[in-house]
Amino acid sequence: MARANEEAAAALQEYAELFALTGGDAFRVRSYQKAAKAIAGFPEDISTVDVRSVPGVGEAIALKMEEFLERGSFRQLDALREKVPAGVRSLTKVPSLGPKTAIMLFEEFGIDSPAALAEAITSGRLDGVRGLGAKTLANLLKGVEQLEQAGRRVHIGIAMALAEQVMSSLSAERIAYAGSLRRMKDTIGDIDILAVAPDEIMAEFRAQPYVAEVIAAGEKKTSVRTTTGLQVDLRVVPAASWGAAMQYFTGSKEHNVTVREIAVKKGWKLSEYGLFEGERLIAGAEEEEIYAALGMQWVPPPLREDGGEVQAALRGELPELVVLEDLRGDLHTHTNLTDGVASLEDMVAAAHARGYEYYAVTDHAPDLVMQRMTLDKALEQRERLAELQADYPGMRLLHGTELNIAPDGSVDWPAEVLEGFDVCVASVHSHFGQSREEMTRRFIAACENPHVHIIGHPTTRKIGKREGVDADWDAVFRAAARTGTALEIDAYPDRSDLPSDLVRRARHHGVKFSIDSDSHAVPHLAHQRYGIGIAQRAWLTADDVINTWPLERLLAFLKRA
Ligand code: DGT
Ligand code: CA
Ligand code: CA
Ligand code: ZN
Repeated sequence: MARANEEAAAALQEYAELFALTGGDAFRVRSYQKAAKAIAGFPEDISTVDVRSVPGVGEAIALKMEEFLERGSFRQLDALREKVPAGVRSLTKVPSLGPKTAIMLFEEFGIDSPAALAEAITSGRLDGVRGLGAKTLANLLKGVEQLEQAGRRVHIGIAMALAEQVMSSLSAERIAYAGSLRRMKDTIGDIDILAVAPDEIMAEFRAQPYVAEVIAAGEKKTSVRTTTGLQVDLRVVPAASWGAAMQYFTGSKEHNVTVREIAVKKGWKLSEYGLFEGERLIAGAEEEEIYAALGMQWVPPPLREDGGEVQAALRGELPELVVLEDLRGDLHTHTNLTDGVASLEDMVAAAHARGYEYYAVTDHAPDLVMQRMTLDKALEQRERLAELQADYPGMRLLHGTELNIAPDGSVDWPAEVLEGFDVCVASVHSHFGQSREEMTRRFIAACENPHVHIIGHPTTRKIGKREGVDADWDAVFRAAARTGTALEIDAYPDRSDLPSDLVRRARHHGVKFSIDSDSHAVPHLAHQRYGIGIAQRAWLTADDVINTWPLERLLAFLKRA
């Protein structure tokens, strides 16, 4: 994605936040946010085209963006930045802390940062303040902790983009990422890159524009802090040790400990340089050779968490994991009819370009009031989709919707309306704070609805922003298995929801899954790779994932055959 688009979108998003903070009109706030998303998701670099060609960008926003492209800010943004103290702005980054409270805390208590807020709460200085009960204060404290946590780890989408940028910026004989990123964890602490390369690569690395600070510069290893805040470690390794180094630095530590014990039992030694018998190198250049020499199958990195994979690999019983190429379609995507930024035509064309055999459009349903959906709009979309079908003989277009699961487990439309949809995804979008019992009942009721095919982004967490809801997941999984309701693996990287540990648990109950991009723009369709990462970490095979199935089998599952 173009850097200019991202920066311009971030500025407009900041403007929307400041505008909201100063009591600006909610619909204008939304139009700014929507335009910011459209710019971020626009396939062309907006500094090279007329920004007015981005959907949702009218004249007023276009002028702001043009000024931004010229000088890195715009007049209205400067004015609001001046008006709203930085302290208030930093406070609103705390999850669940609204603008009114932020202003009050700043003006009456001089609290000007999340750290100052945490101090004020723990010292009891805010006890008894109107509107801030004990439960609210506890929540705010948790919010500050989450914010700090978020500063330390990032979601995989951010880390993957940076790792790919780093790798393409350097010249090397071999170069790859290892660590938690190669294991496809949903959050990444730092990026570990290995290279077989001449010594000059270190100087080349330090000189890159994405480097903000060099933390350590050695001959074999250089660590930098990048402009995104994320640390990158680059290690140069000998070609003969490439496989051993990849094995060592991919981890996890726990997996490595268990593998090393097997080497020790054979009287050998495994290090980042190779597998050795005394001084003799048994294997080192390729990872596969090392695992083979130890008498085990090569273990796919997402499984390397010491969760039984070593024992299974020794027995030759590793599962045949689902891979990206297995996906025949996407069952949860949006268009600009609701909060997506691309047209129905563009989304369908992009899905076709990915080689999909089927594709569902699932715009939001009316209970998500801000999206202003109506039955008429949905039916009109269904007609347009049916017309488009003629242009895509090889790809079945499915008309779906993303329903809202109400606090009592009911959904937006009555049965006779739901029957008209090919795919119903049902998701929780409100009332996140229900008790465990209420939330569990809510999900079970949604599963029991015969028209609900898939529970969307089940925990509703947003990495670094919102924790998942509390529910008795085993009870929910049992209900999903019993009713034939699939659970979604939402591949959008800040969601990554269900997380892999819950997916693995759900699988034991016999649950099926749908790996969906939850796209709101054309480039998001490619997020499916992260969903595959989650599925692999959970040991899923293609048979566990309904959107790897041939069309006929999928339609039977959806009861549309
Ligand atoms: P992260 O960065 O927190 O997301 O997680 P990782 O797994 O990337 O951890 P990191 O960056 O500290 O180290 C990368 C890999 O290198 C790790 O998974 C295993 C290996 N490794 C690093 N230090 C040690 C160590 O002291 N002992 C062992 N056995 N392995 C290590
Ligand atoms: Ca790492
Ligand atoms: Ca590291
Ligand atoms: Zn949703």
